[in-house]
Amino acid sequence: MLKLYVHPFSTPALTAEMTAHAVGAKFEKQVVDLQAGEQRSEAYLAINPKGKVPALVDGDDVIVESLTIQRYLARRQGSDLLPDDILGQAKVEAWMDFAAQHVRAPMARIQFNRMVAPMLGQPVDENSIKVGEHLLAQNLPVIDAQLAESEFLTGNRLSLGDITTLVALDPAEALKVDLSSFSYLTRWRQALRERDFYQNVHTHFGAELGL
Ligand SMILES: N[C@@H](CCC(=O)N[C@@H](CS)C(=O)NCC(=O)O)C(=O)O
Repeated sequence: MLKLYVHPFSTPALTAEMTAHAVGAKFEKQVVDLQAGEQRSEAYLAINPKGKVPALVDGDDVIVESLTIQRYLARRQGSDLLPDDILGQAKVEAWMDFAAQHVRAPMARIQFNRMVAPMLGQPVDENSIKVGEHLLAQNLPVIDAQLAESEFLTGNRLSLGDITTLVALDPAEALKVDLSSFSYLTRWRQALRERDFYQNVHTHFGAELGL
């Protein structure tokens, strides 16, 4: 059986985990205690020398990088969340890349400074939060505009791009990032968060750790 190494505060890991549910993969979930530094243990580095979650073990092979794991799982399970044709794939993958680079990365600035730094007793960089908020203000309208045109990011069917984007924004409430001005995005988020692939992981970001 597949084994997926995750942590509930990691949006890359949550992306892999929700994708695994969405494509109907059977897997065993293993939480890596990032707060205790387990990702740097000899045992975990033997699985993923990069020392990061997520990592997916399939038999003797290990697949890392959340977007790669998404594509691997969709292809392995024969899921239509990644289309067969190369143009369809490019359209889906463009949203995956956009979510990772232009939504997840600014969210990570805010998450580090509003959540992780206080937990670790490290200084909070208010300027980094401002940069994150500025980038989100630039990039979220693009998503909202697309969702005004179509039910999902690439049309009338859910795709991997929706999952990457949904999870990139998952910590919004916990981080006090206000998405309410993006009405199409808000409606799309509400609908997707009711789906089994989301509810099988958690009811909301941080629920696993009592947030
Ligand atoms: N590009 C990677 C990023 C993975 C990543 O940064 N994971 C973080 C948690 S969000 C991690 O494991 N950090 C532990 C560390 O760097 O010590 C992916 O998409 O999978």
